[in-house]
Amino acid sequence: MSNITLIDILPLDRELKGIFDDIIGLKYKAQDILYANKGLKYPFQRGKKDFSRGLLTISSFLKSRGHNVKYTTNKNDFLSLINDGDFVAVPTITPYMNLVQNIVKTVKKQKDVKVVLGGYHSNFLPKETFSFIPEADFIVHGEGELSTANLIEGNLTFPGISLNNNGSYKISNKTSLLSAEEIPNPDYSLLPLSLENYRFNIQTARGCLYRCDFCVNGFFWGNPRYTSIDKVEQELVFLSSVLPEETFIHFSDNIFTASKKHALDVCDIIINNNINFQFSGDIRAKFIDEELVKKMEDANFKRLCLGFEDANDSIVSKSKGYLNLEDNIKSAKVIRNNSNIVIEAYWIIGLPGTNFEFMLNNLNIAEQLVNENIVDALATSTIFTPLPGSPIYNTPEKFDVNIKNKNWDAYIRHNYEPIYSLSNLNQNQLKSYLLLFESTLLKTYCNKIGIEEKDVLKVHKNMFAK
Ligand code: B12
Ligand code: SF4
Repeated sequence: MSNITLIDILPLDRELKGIFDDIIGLKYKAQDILYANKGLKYPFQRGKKDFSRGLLTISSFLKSRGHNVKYTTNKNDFLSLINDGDFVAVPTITPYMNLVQNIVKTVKKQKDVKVVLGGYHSNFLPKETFSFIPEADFIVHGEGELSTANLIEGNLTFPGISLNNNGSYKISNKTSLLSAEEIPNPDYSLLPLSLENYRFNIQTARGCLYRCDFCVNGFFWGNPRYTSIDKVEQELVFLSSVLPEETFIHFSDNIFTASKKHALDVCDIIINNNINFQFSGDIRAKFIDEELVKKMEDANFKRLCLGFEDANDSIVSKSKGYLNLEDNIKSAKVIRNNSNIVIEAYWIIGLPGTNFEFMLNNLNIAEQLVNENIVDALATSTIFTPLPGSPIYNTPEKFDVNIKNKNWDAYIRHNYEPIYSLSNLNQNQLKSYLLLFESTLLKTYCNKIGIEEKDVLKVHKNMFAK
């Protein structure tokens, strides 16, 4: 039996004060009006705390093998929980790598422990991560449960474990996957506050059908494995016994409806157990039909987000987005015509292949989609960020991308400073376009919702002054 302390990395409130606060403030105001009109009570559980679902599922698995697990966060006094001889596990999310480096140094200075890193960043950049954080002893690749258990049980040759022996690295190029039936539910007992203080993202499948060049999910997880419907039921029933009615819960499956049968089954357990939450989910064009929409509305889905990414088909297909505008519009109409569910579009600004003409077309179409009520709003319109592990990060030259900044702090999603240029668009031009896109869409959205012009203009003025 081993002792392991998991240090969760909570999002930092940092650098994006100013421009970001103004825009977000207005977006929230507009969203609140839109959602209130559609009966959505507590969108996004704003102000609630986040946690890593992955650390909690690892905990369930380790406890089932008899290990002792403790949980803390970067915002707590983590040193007081850790004892010499323990294992300490820290997730690596790209934009927080500087923070992870500090945490590991602090731990190692004070305690004689073995540090295990895991998650996306260290999975894709193991050597770079060991040289960036030389104090780290191990990296667990891919899905964490099996490899972490074997690691702390001393089975260091188990697939998915990379080792750092005083600067000499043994890198694993494998991962270890649980079968769908073995995927555990999260160990909610680890969370220190009562559960209504947290924001919930539930996952009922691991993996993705696609391998988009701008994304890491498909490469990290492989093809979808669907959590057994009994486990999904156990989790939802448990949560409904401890959370207030109408709590807003997002299903963070990559494509919630990728398996129609699984999606219908999840809706059925919600309906049959009288689970009274408000749900949201991410879907993909074509993976929706009348039957699904009606069932999802019956299960109290209030919001669905469709991955549009860009309105120009040639750009999306260049990034292997497997999408086209027409299919997205058709899917949005299926939702609109069969339900009162809020429809939002995911949008990525500045994907490789874009140019001035495409950018203006993109903006016009996004505005039109909102004005014509095909979608209610854009869920996010963020600047493209080439994340480690994605083909665009691995071979940027193939995509005409020039990555300019390797300071991980800059890889935060809501960044107004692009970290790359294209041969026909420099960083300043990309930034100007992002601001133009954001401001135009915000104005369109606010006008539609009835927010006064002067409030929108004030935000615009501040945006461009900065
Ligand atoms: C829900 C979600 C959120 C939620 C909850 C965050 C959380 N930490 O769980 C919220 C909204 C808070 C969030 C915020 C952010 N997110 Co997010 N999020 C997701 C999403 C959609 C699902 C995550 C999830 O629940 N997975 C299910 C669990 C079971 O998997 P897991 O957490 O990955 O953990 C498993 C393995 O990764 C591994 N593992 C993970 N950590 C560790 C640690 C150790 C020590 C070990 C051994 C193993 C291990 O083992 C776990 C069990 O198998 C993913 C995309 C996706 N589909 O995976 C993006 C994703 C993880 N998010 C991402 C990003 C970038 C962010 C933000 C930085 C956003 C931003 N502002 O830029 C913040 C960072 C917050 C944070 N500290 O984590 C990226 C990460 C990419 C990267 N290279 O780091 C992803 C992959 C999205 C993407 N495609 O770009 N996110
Ligand atoms: S963008 Fe969506 S569909 Fe494409 S690989 Fe990522 S999660 Fe899958």
